[in-house]
Amino acid sequence: MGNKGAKKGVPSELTPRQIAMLKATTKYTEPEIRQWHASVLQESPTGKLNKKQFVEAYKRFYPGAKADTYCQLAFSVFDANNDGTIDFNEYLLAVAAASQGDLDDRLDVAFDICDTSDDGQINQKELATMITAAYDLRGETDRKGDHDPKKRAAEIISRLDIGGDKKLSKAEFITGCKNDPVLCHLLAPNVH
Ligand SMILES: [Ca+2]
Ligand SMILES: [Ca+2]
Ligand SMILES: [Ca+2]
Repeated sequence: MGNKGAKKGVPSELTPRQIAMLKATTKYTEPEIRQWHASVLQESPTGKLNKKQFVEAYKRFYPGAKADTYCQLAFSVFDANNDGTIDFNEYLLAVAAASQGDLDDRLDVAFDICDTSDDGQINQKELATMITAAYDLRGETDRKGDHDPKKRAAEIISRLDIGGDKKLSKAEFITGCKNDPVLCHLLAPNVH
């Protein structure tokens, strides 16, 4: 009893060891890591973000974006140890994977964000939610006709689903996105 390390407040200072680890696993320089850290501390003095704080921190970097839906989806992927908060290491590693990795890595993250049920498959409902999130991020308000997220999800799945189970596996998703730059940009909003 009373010995739960996880309950202790996390020191808000970056340790030299943490900086060395983050430099080794991302392409960020030490000043960049400190800058990201400062931005997280603005939201939370403990350096840990709950879902609401995560959305606010994200918006700070992408002002003007309607990021709520995307952040809701991304939160569970970024919270790698599933404790309901995103600590700075989880945050920076996820940001790095989404923005610095090669195309396969970034599409891998996009797939995980999209696969909210975590069963390794994207179904039409999951894809429609992701498309809605992508529209929000891009400020696209037209949701009618061909832009209807449900219709669009159905169309994309029928095109990319090679196996014929009406769902997209990670391989089908990554191959499909790579062959279609427009789709790639839509479904992996961090991929430029
Ligand atoms: Ca966590
Ligand atoms: Ca799924
Ligand atoms: Ca399939």
